Amino acid sequence: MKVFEKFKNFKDSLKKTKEALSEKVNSIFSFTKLEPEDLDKLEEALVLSDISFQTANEIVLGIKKRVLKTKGGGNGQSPLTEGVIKDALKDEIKSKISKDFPGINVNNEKNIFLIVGVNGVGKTTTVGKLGKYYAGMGKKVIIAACDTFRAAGKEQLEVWGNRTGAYVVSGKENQDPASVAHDAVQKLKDKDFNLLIIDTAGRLHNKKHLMEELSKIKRIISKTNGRPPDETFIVIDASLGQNSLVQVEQFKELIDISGVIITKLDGSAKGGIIIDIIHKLNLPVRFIGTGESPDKISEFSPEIFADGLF
Ligand SMILES: Nc1nc2c(ncn2[C@@H]2O[C@H](COP(=O)(O)OP(=O)(O)OP(=O)(O)O)[C@@H](O)[C@H]2O)c(=O)[nH]1
Ligand SMILES: [Mg+2]
Repeated sequence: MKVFEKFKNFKDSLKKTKEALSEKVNSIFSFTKLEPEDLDKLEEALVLSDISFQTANEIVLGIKKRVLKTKGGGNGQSPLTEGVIKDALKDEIKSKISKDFPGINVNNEKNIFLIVGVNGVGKTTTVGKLGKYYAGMGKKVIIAACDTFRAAGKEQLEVWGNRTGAYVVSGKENQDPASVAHDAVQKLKDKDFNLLIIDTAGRLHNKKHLMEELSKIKRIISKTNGRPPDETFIVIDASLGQNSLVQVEQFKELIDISGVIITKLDGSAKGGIIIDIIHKLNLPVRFIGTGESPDKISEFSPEIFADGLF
């Protein structure tokens, strides 16, 4: 797959966050000098795009250092232009989110992704999109409807199967989702498939029986396949901002999460949350949902993200 297709629609999906940030940043600076109150306002603008206070403060301190260096460096007279400030912001943000994570674990002959998260964040849509994305890379994909909680969960995934050509494994309403996971893993092993993506029902971390159900699904996958899922992705909704950070922390306490997928970035000005996920929770952001249709998904790139913000 060509590099530009890997990051399709990513930059456009940052439009709302960018507008909100740029507008505020532009209105703060006179761009000839950097007053302490300008830095306070900058911190506020970052917090309003849903970066946490702590991270926003670190970014602002970093900018202060860089800008002082710029003023003192070279001929010592470099003017403080809008470009200097924005470049400093981009560099500071990049340094927070560029970590040495390994690549997505999808290069074995057969791989399994488990998709989890709270209600309505976009899990099923993401499963469908990922199916299409990896089918486009030549993989034979199964998607499994382990949301047996509602009849609609299965039907919705079957629609995605028809749309994307992925093979769908589903169970009956209220069937034990772990048994659906078992059947799907067996299908992956026995037939000519490369990637199994498992959808699960939305759940809140404080619903003990639902979290136990998730642990059971993981156990059954491990037992049937001889190893745990290669990736367990939590899906979060960008428009929920800092609340999503709490969701990730809570799920992380109960099951291993290997990466984060952020949906609805197209409709949200709260893209700043991405910085905290990576910087504070030390988890890779793997994909971005950039709209509702099947191809509106992009891999995540720290460079495109930071460059696209201003
Ligand atoms: N704009 C936009 N909408 C999205 C995106 N991803 C999902 N949606 C919408 O979000 C809504 C919920 O999506 P679902 O995929 O059903 O969410 P879910 O997490 O599976 O929901 P439950 O199974 O009920 O927990 C749908 O209307 C989707 O079209 C995205 O990246 N951008
Ligand atoms: Mg769903």
